[in-house]
Amino acid sequence: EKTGFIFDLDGVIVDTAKYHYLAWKKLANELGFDFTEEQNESFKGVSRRRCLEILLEIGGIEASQEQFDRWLVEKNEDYLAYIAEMDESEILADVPKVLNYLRQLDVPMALGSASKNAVPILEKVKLLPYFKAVVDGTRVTKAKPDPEVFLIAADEIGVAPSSCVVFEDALAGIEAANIAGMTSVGIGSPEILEAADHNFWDFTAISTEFLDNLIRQRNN
Ligand code: G16
Ligand code: MG
Repeated sequence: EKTGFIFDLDGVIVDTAKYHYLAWKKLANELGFDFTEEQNESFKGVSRRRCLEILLEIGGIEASQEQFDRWLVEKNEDYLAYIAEMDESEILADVPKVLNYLRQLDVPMALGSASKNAVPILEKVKLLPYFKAVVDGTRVTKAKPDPEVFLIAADEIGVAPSSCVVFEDALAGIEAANIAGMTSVGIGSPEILEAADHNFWDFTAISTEFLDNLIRQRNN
């Protein structure tokens, strides 16, 4: 059985988590309250709609359906303004090294993201051709920690879930990978991501030996 690799987008391949944060913070400030980076942790890997629900809970704000939808659009427009300026320089350190290494080994790769903006972002940073499948927020009905996004990705690259490795920066994403029976690799704080099978602060700490071992282990 061959091994497949599934990558989250925001916070793993590109540092768009900071743009999501800035856009949510701006909305919170407009509504008269603050929104901290610590609070933003629970927004990682979570759908836009769910993020706004949590934000309004934090601010103690009730909204009509129309107002809620207007704020969703406003946040996304602010976010898209940041995205419009993106280029390859915003790919996180050593991500191309890992993607190129795996591609050269002919390992199938998929993207598994909650974002509805995943394809335009991958196009902007010129990484779209690396992925055999892109499963994003336009295609899933159940949000992480539900494993749906990763299970569809595994299916589309033709690899059994138990032979897939997932790279994730969000606790909800690590949980989704674990529920799917995949090997989970946390990217970021080991305290936040303690449920992960492996943990690295970023891709600069990931060696080709580590990747080789994952491929070998999953092949047994
Ligand atoms: C990302 C982010 C989340 C964001 C979600 C939806 O997920 O981590 O913070 O709320 O996508 O993004 P959008 O508003 O672009 O549809 P992931 O799974 O790529 O980390
Ligand atoms: Mg993420």
